[in-house]
Amino acid sequence: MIFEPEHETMPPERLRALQAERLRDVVARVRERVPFYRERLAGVSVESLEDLPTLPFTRKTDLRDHYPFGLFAAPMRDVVRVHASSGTTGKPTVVGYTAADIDVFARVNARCLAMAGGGPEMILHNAYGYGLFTGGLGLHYGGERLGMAVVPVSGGMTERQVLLIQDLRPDLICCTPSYALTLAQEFAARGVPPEEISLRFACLGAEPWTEAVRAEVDAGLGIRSTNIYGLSEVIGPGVSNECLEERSGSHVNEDHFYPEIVHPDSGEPVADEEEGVLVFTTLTKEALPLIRYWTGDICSLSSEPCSCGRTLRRMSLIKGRTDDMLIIRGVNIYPSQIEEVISRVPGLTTNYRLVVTRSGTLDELTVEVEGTGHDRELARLVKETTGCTVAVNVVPPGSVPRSEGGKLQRVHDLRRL
Ligand code: DLL
Repeated sequence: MIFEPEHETMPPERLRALQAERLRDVVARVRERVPFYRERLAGVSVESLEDLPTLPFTRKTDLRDHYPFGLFAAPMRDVVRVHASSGTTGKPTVVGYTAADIDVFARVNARCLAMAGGGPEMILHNAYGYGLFTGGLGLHYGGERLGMAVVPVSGGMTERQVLLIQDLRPDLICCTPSYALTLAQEFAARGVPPEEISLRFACLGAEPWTEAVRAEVDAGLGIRSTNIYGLSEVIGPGVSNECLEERSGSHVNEDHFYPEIVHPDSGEPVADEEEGVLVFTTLTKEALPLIRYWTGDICSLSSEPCSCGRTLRRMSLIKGRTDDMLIIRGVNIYPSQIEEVISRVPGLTTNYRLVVTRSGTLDELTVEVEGTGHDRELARLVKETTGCTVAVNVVPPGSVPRSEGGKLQRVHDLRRL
């Protein structure tokens, strides 16, 4: 089902016109209300979408420099919620919502759940963390808006999650892909076959994942999972989701969040289907509108028509972030590249972590992966695909730390200790 067909299937020309009108409004709003933008955007004229690439980027450091509320474009009496995401260094990034923002937050998440297969007659098991993290409350409000019965389990306590899934018999689960794997393994350990698990759909995101993990989760839980993407700065979850029909690229709710892909070094726009850094301009947010926010996430955009009927453009799975990219002796590697290679070696599993150490001045990367044999084959394939020499340590089942509900940290960087 399509939750808001009048927006999600709007003819592209009309959508562009709506976006241009909203862009002019948001630029006027930040100029009037946010000193940072008044200065940043002094003297530039924004009439159409074509003017967007001439504007400067907003970066996470700008939010940090104006911590906590300095970029807010609404007075505190209009702010009804704040969330925060943990920064890699020190202070969190604080984001705010007006009542109208919360309404958009609920609607875009209802759209995503519908894209994932959800509907009003269903039960939603929501295992994203509740609290400052946007995942729990974002999908909670989205589920309610769609008319689903939401079970607000939050993350962690796997035994209880399994019990609730068995007893309440939900249709759809929301959690990180790594936690979906943890749950699938827990069911398997208890001898519960996938056909006895009530779940049929899953909305998985908040961290990068691959088709290999999808295949494992889908088989283990007996579901069809889709990818949900979002970030706190832009709204939280609900920025984009794959449709169940194609599961090939996530439809961006671009009547609210305008996407661009730019070259990571030059910042220049790149062509459709080409990889680069994803940048968003929020078109309707009131409390924290952001102009050309540099997400750091690497992906591509596609305008190909989709069989589901939505006209919203699609973004590919996230390949990595400009800043979780590992540089090992000069070679750039994303964890997802190694995950893809692991999935091609028989006997190895997707339970792995990357341990980075330094001996003398040289960085060394060890792939620690559960499974049997085949360590030389993996090292050879990693070398072949990335050009980087790595050590491989095949370890017995259960030795690699599992997701306990939140985002899984795949990279264990001992150089920083
Ligand atoms: O992770 C919001 C969210 C919650 C998305 C629940 C989906 C589901 P942050 O904590 O601010 O917000 O982290 C945002 O997480 O810039 C990406 O690097 C990464 N990320 C989020 N979704 C995906 C995804 C939430 N589907 C950062 N694939 C983003 C890959 C993702 N990476």
